[in-house]
Amino acid sequence: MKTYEANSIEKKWQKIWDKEKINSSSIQQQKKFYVLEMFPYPSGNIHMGHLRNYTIGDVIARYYKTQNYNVLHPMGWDSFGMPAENAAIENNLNPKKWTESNIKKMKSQLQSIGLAVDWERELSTCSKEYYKHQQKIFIDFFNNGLAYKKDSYVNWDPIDNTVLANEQVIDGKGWRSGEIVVKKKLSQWFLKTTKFSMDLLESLDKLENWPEKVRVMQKNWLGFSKGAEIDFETNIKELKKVTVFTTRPETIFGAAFIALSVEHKFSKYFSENTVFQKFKNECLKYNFKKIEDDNKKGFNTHYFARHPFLKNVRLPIYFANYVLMDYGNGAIFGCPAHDKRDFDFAKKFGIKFREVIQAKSKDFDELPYEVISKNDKIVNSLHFDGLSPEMAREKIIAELEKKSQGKSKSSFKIKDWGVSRQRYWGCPIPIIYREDGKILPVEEKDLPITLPEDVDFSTPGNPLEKHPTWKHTKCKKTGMNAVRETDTLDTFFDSSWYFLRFCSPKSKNEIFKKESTSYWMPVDQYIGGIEHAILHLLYSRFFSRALNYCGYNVPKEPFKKLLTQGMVCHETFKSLDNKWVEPEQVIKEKDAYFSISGKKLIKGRSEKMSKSKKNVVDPDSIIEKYGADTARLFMISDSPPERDLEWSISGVKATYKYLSKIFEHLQKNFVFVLDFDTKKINELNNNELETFKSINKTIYLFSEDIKNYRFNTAVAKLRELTNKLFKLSRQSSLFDFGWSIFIRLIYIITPHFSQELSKIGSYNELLDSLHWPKYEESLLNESTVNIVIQLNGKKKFLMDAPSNITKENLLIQIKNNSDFPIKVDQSIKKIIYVPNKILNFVK
Ligand code: ANZ
Repeated sequence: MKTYEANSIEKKWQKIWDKEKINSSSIQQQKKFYVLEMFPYPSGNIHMGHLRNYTIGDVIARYYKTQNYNVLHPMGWDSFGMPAENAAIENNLNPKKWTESNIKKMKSQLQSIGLAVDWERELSTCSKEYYKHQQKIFIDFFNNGLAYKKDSYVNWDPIDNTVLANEQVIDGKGWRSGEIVVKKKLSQWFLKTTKFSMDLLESLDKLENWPEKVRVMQKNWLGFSKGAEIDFETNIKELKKVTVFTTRPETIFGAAFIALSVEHKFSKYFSENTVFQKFKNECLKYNFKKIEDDNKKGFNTHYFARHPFLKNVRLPIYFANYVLMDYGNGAIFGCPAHDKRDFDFAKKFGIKFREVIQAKSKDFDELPYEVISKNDKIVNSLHFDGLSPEMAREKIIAELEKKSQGKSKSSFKIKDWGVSRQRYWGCPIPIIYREDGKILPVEEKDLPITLPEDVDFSTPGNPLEKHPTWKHTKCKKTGMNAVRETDTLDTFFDSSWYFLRFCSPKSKNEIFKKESTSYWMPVDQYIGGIEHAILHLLYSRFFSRALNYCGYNVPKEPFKKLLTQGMVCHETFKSLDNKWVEPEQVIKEKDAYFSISGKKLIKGRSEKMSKSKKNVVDPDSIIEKYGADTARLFMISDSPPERDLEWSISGVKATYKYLSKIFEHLQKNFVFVLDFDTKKINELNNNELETFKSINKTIYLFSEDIKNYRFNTAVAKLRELTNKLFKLSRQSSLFDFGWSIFIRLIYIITPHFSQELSKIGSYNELLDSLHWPKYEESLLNESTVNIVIQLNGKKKFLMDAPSNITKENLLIQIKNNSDFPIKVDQSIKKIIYVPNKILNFVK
């Protein structure tokens, strides 16, 4: 018997597919399907997360191909970024060489999974063929006012020594380094994301095929608030009024103080005040963490503002650490009775306040009362007393407008995207600074501005800045001296348009070929991690709008359907001295766990595979031992794609055993056939007829599940079918057809395995060119019933049978069912049958 040597079989087919270029697609007048998985950073090795993501995409791509779609399934490399630079600094390696050798290695690993990827379209963001076009995009943005430079306080990551965008600061820490981010003033390039805030928000509703969770996250990030701007007169000579932004104008009579951001323009009158300067520096250093926590800090200016309705009420003006400059106007009125932050602040500074909203329910008599309901009542607010908060809000805004002291205003939390990075390994920003102070884009014909390769990483700082010659240039028009921008672009810029470039990756002069982008875009199915819900996905949506604004013909929404796949998790173990231990090094004895050297271990939770927790499994070793198809099938069948997947070696082994059993079963006399002669249906016995119907039904159910991405239940249906097929004798006229259908269905998950078996069955074509098997609609409707099998009235088994099956036929089925748990012999005294429901054996 020939054993299933998965790995060598797979290598053989990969070579053939590669030669035949079966996976490439070109524009045809045909239905199209563009499936894309987020492209990887070439760190050097693929991990299980990649394997899962790319397998999901591959199953979808192969499925659509068999449905006669023209499928685009490309792959590329997000290849600029910090790790290459760190490798250069730490190990004295060349970032380009390091990246290129990683790409080579990872490409061969991806190929070993058998992905139906069109490698002809491969792109790499660090290649000048790619970033030449990116520089052109930057210039287009610059010329259209979508890229601009300004001095600003930026998020500075002290470990990575670079600026981060707001989106890249998570809980006050750098998204990559995990270090607390500090504020620093620098001159930076920004993209005008805010120009499209409203459109980005409103269009979220139309993204029906995106997970709700992602849409909510984007919505919160955009942070739209409706409210008002209110002017407060002050007794400050230099600053006649302070304009605040509020989302709660109905609480104006509860105003107890005014609080300004330390960056508010009024702060410049305190530039000589050392106490204030110390306070300001402190606030700027840790601005992020503070807004929600209790540690409210303030500086009393001893100036006052006048309440717009109560002329005798003077509100003290403070600077406060929880007021941000880049939201609203950097100034607020504090309303301690109805806002927790203001409440904490007032308590700390002994500021008196009063309640202006009375909660309807007595349960809410504790202050601050923040969550208002429409049945609440306004109090302590002159002629607005007794109104609902909603009504009061409208009337208060109207009166302020009349007095020219305020107006309705909405505000977004999202900020323009800072894209300057003080790093070497990124796309150079194509800008020069002329000696007369002019900032100019590089001329298009001089693109690309390439990175110099002779750079020195031995001292800290940006190597482009330190390079002896690179930055010095001349203005072509005037001959004046100029210096180049030495900042490079945030790598999220690179990944914000790569999906467009895949449509015409080889186009030399045009960024995108119009007919290609309009044929392929938008991406029909995008697949990636939820961690990109805000950063990458929002930037890409912005880019599509910005490119459109610059005259490129690209759709405003780049991704029609989004699937956020879950993570690959694995069990974790720790020693008693709190060190992680690899699961492979663990021995289980009864219910206790021990290391190889006999030390007691504690079993932890199952967690996302990560090096730090030592619970990583290397895909290469699995592919080598059990084959890519085993890994693919296990990944696909374990859990729904959007859920976390629990890696289990016993699951992998069971999958391998399943494939091996089929492989061995079909070694002798199997013939791969495409059809079943319907005339032969009449010759089938009862059992065979049921199997024939099951084959037909499986084609239908499996396709439905795949179409709806219920991959795990799809596989369960295939397993049910194989149970039935195994019971067919070699002599059955259904044998070849049944197994051939199975091979064709599972092909999209286990392509090498299916290809090999069809070859063993003397079929010499590539399965890639076969269309999906068809099912017979009329046979589907014949319903089946679940019959409960009992022994002495106790449930023992559930059996699938055609409805209205007779007792005799049911007993024949039972006889042929090797899994049947009850021994049907002389000990059975009586058999009671309730049609379609119960069969009870009585002993
Ligand atoms: C008065 C008030 C009364 C407020 C009240 C809230 C509750 P959201 O809803 O998140 O948009 N605010 C305005 N600008 C700010 C800034 N630059 N830094 C910190 N806080 C700022 O938040 C809007 C509310 O946050 C605004 O409404 C303002 O406080 C505060 F019972 O005004 B409110």
